[in-house]
Amino acid sequence: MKKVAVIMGSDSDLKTMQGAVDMLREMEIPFTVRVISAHRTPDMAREFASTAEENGFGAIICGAGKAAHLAGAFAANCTLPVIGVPIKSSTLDGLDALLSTVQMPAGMPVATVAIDGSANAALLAAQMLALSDEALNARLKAYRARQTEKVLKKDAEIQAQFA
Ligand code: RP5
Repeated sequence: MKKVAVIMGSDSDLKTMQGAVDMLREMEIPFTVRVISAHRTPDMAREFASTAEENGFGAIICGAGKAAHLAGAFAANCTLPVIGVPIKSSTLDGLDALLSTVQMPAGMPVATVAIDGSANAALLAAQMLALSDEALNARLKAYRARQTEKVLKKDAEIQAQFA
């Protein structure tokens, strides 16, 4: 099974990126977690991205805050799908990271999720890998069914409360 790389620009991003790690665990997807910075360790970013495919990765999740160029730097150095998580780590409440991550030029896509939306990044990666993995596809469908059940339960509780 292909692995997913969870990359963050700083260890201070871990509290946000933990959501991706938890979701990958829930989906039983093998993963690697690394701190690699587009600005502070640019050579390492290039090396990881350019060898990711041959190292067995199927998707890369990049979380970064402030002038968040991490996802773009990875996208520039591989053709694997790169999912960007803009992180709220600045006085601009993550809007800086959102714009830095989402506004990629034509030809170099980064699939960008919501500010701090790391769990959705993991789910997107799971959906990509599930295209060629039936067991993972079944786990995704089961996850959706559990989610639906939770909402139906809450709806019933709210209805009872206001009956
Ligand atoms: C970004 O700057 C990182 O992704 C992090 O969100 C932010 C702050 O990094 P630290 O100064 O806490 O290492 O590059």
